[in-house]
Amino acid sequence: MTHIATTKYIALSSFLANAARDERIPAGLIKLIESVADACSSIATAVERGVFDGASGNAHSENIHGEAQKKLDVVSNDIMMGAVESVSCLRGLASEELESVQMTGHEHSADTPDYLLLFDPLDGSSNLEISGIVGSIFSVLAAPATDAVLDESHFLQPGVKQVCAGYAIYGATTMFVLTTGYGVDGFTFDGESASFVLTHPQLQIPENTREFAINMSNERYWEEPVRRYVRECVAGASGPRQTNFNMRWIASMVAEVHRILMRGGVFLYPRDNKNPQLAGRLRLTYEANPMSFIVEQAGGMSTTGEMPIMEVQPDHVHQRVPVILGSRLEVERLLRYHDEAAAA
Ligand code: AFP
Repeated sequence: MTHIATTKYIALSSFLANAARDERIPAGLIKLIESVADACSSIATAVERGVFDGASGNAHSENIHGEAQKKLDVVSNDIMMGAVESVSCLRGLASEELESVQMTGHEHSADTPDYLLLFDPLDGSSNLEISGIVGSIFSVLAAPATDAVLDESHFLQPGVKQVCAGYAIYGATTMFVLTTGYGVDGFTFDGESASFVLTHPQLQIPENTREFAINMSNERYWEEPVRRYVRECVAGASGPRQTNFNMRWIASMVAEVHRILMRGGVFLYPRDNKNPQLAGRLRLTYEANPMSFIVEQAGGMSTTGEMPIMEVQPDHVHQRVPVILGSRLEVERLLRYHDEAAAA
């Protein structure tokens, strides 16, 4: 077996130090990003070892959304919290697995900016029992520069305010994908050096695609603009698009977004009338916002169908939102179909 020397790749720690020197990220953020990346490599190990460590299967508990928690959801949440709690610039955190936001107890320092971390520690966990792809998603917001006690209201910032976002994917390889608003960079975990190294610099999503991802079993619940879009894709070369499309569905947003970053595509979890009281399935603050930041930084686009996802003002930290994101020309087409339906 031939090994390619990983020394030719820049390590995440050096990448962050360079970015801070070039003022592409505040120096204070480095420790937080490194701690999140450390947590992700530990979560990758926990996922891999789940069956041996007695961590596979259900936790026999539910999260705030009423969804059955897997043991690894709980383990991953504990790993992430344990890794970041001591980071002095972190004032508070919110997680899919925690009912309420939690404060770290760190006081505001006049010298460095403070941050809030929002995360889904293990996205796509229904894939665990089939050894399918799972991941972690995170978003960083600036905390107000105040000595006052913070609460949930400080987390309720639209996605355009994010200072950093990323995800880790636990698949054939473990990758850490990051944006601080200067494009999107992908790092692969190198087991030999036990570190993430830059393998996919400045990722760009092709503006065109012939691949879409949607849970087709929900078709009867969709609104007409989404039905029209998918109908036209499925009609292929003999339909109005005059070209054949391909469809993928992995049931893990991390895996779908990663595929789109690598080769283009469009991902939809749109508004539907399955549960009319819910705006959508995916969570705004720790799923849709960070993924939208990444997709837009890579040249793609994201929308609810009515407005840019990152302009939605959150009402609460676990809020849901309709999601359409990916290759720019397809998202623009979907927006046009929504506009035409609204004008009819
Ligand atoms: P789980 O983490 O509960 O498996 O949910 C994953 C997810 O939130 C998102 O990552 C997928 O895109 C979506 O749900 C899959 O939903 P379906 O169950 O409708 O396929």
